[in-house]
Amino acid sequence: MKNSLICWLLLLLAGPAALANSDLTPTQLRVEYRTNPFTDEAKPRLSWVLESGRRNQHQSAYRILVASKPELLEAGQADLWDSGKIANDQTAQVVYGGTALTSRQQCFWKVQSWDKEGQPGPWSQAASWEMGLLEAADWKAAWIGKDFAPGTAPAPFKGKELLLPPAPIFRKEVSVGQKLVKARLYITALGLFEFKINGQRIGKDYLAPGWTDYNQRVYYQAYDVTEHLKSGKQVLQARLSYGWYSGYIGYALLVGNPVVRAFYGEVPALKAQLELTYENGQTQTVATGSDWNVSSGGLSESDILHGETYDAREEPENWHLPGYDDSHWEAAEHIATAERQLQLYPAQPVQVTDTLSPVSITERTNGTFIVNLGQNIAGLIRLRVKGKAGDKIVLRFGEMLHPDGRLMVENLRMARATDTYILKGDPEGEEWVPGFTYHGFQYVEVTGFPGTPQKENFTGLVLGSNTPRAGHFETDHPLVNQLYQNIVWTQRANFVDIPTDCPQRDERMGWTGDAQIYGGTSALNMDVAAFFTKWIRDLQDAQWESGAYPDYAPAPSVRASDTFAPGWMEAGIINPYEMYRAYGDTRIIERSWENMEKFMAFHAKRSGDRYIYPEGSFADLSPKGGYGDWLSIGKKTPPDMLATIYYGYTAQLMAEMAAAIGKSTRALHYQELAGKIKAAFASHYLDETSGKLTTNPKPYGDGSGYVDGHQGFSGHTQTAYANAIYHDFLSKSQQEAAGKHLADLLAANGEKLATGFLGVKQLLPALSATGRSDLAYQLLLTTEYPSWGFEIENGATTIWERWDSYVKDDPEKMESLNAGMNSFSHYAFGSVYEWMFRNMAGIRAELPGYKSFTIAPEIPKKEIHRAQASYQSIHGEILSSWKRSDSSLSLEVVIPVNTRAVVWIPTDDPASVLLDGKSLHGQADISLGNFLDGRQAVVLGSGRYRFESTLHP
Ligand code: RAM
Repeated sequence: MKNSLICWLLLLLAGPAALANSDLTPTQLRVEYRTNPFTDEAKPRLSWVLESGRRNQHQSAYRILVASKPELLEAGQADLWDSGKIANDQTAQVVYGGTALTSRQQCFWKVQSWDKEGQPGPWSQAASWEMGLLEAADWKAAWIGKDFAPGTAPAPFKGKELLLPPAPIFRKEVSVGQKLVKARLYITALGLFEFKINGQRIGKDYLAPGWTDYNQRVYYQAYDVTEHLKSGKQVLQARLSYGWYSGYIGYALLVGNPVVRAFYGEVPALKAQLELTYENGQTQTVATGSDWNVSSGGLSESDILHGETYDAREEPENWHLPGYDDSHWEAAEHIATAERQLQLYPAQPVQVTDTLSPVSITERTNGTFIVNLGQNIAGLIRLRVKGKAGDKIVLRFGEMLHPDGRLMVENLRMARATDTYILKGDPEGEEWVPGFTYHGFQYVEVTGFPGTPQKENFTGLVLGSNTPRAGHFETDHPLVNQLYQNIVWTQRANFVDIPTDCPQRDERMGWTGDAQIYGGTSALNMDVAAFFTKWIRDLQDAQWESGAYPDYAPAPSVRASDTFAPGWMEAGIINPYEMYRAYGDTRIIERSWENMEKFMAFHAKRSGDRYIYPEGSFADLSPKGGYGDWLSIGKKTPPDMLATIYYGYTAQLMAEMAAAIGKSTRALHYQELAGKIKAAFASHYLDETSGKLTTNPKPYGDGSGYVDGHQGFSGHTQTAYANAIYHDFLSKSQQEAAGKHLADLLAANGEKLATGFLGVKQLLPALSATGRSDLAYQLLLTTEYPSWGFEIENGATTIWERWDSYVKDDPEKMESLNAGMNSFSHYAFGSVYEWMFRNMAGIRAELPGYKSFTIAPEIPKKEIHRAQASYQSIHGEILSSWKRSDSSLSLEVVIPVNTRAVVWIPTDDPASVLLDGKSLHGQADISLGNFLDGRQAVVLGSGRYRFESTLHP
């Protein structure tokens, strides 16, 4: 009785808003793109996804409550923020507007939405976030480490062997009192860390705290460790490794850079702070300092590129137990290091996202075994083994086998990619997972295994940034399905803290060209919002004084000539733009704005304000012209023509982004600039009469110094037309002519593509845009070289760097390729998924964040009868699913609440189109659009809709 009275009173107090008259329900509450995260954003952005069983639903208002305690939130007492009823339809990027948040503040929140009729729905479930350490003064912890070879910078080689120094372990006992209610660990490293409490690993993260320009900033992780602590003596344990901070990086060894390791510092260091709060409000802080003890502890070699050697006999026994005598350990050293910004890691960390069991184990004649995971991945092997103390197991990793069954390691170049485990001889068996390395591999060569290895001795751990899956794609065509799987696997293998070019060889760097080409595609597969928030920062930190963005970021000086290159440096504009388009993120524009303006000023200066880069404009770079249409086939597209297109394209994007953040004068400026560049492009590179793209090859001489310059240069290439069409450089009639030239070029090339990194993404969309969807399908489905199908026919489970990375029957060619540059996991050519999603499934955002979009599938005449793409947008799930028979088509679409879509239903006869089995006319949920080019348009609000239409082949 009393309870119900209170409930009734509460309802009354909260007002009519609390009564749910609508089923409109906010779900998937997120803060800064993550669920219940730690954040150090002073004003974090909140988002939710609306659900409703009714069609055509949207939000007319919302109200957010944020409280400092769950009980307060439940009672409707928003002591931090009550947004009040806000009359708009925003459900994402809602900026927290309450009381200023301080370090460690816990925030519990919920949201309620009103539907289009102004009726309130139920409150969401509660969600939370917690602030990190916002002030430098919050940090009490010192940087501690151990210099095992003081005063000497270790030479990279010990004889023929690469030298990898041992990694230290740290230990500290603490007394925890009674009635602990909250415990947080804030931890980072210059290098990489792993932390345990009483032998239990904290968090699931690998390669933390990630790669940044450590001279400017280093991220820390925050963990809730309340459950890991009991009262009494507790043992804190840490292990450090060299990582990107002081380990080997990139291809420095390969290119003979004088510096090959320790780019940021020689000695790795740990900074950790455990903060305990007791029931009575008392707090206790345990911080790293010289009262921590240090030793070497089994990990005698440790490096990201080269692998690890672990001697289990050397691991101190029972060091995880209180009372272990560590008096023979040394005191940890304070590591003197310059100040840098400490910030909370802003993205999903690298974690094990999947496990794989071997599909086979084959014995080789030399006593080694080959374990095959059946899938090329980035990750590690978890080893389970029983044997004698001193037994030594060596694991070498490779992506492919030679035709004679040998592990192919030539393409790893200088990366040793070898893990060695020496058993301690535990009769119960032992298990080992390396902590601070990863490999790109499908095959593992095992040497020294005691007895005959079985499948259960090995588990493949798939490592990567744990970006949530956002998309799925499936057809009735096995090749297309395999291609899609290969694209996703390649993304998973290369989104490892930064977008790397490859996961296997001595490179693994955040190459900007690759990232700008693939950035948009990546967002269709995974939620990469937080991932790119981090990397775009890295990119800005790496921007050159001149304003140019670098070839890769983070950007240690791996090679003096790695400066900037057209088509690579534009990542600084394109990647923020892709974030804006995919998630409606305007903060990333605001935070990139100054850097982006500086870059555009660099372009203006570099082009001498002539709006054009004539041939030879980048002859001062190495390689000359930059990388151009990297790995294309046949005649080269002039890099300067591509540079001009990229200049104009980025000016266009700047105009759009300026408008998005209310900078209308700059928007106008960039709009005009884009127009001038396009005009200058046409007058320099376009032959008005024939509509052909042309170039003057003279300035390129014999091509030496240019990438594949010996092939000669031509403006009349697939890449040139694909770019001009895709980037909207041509008038309507010029575009038509360009489309014809593109189709002719394909015909002259036996209907085969010839594009490299800067042409591949644009090729199929350009064909579709000029009415040749049939040719786009043909390119997608062919299995002849060069094509995606050719890779699959030759056994690919990931996307290759080169169109011919592996040719089954051409071992000689393989020898020559592998020794130089060859990767079986390179995502650039996977950017074809953009066409599969936007054209085959037909889903295309109109407004940023898919607030409104179109669904206009291009149905092929034959070969594919069914295709389905789904995408978890920031507003909820979008689906396009079509199925055709000889004379009909069915199309099912899902439109998220609070969004609108124009759906174009392919049909021969608009009168034949049915929705839910009934004629379109007079249906309440839709408004009818035009019938155009064999497609009937309907405008839809949210909901699931199933259309049928007649369609003859
Ligand atoms: C290669 C990288 C990358 C590419 C550059 C130009 O070594 O793998 O993919 O962008 O060179």
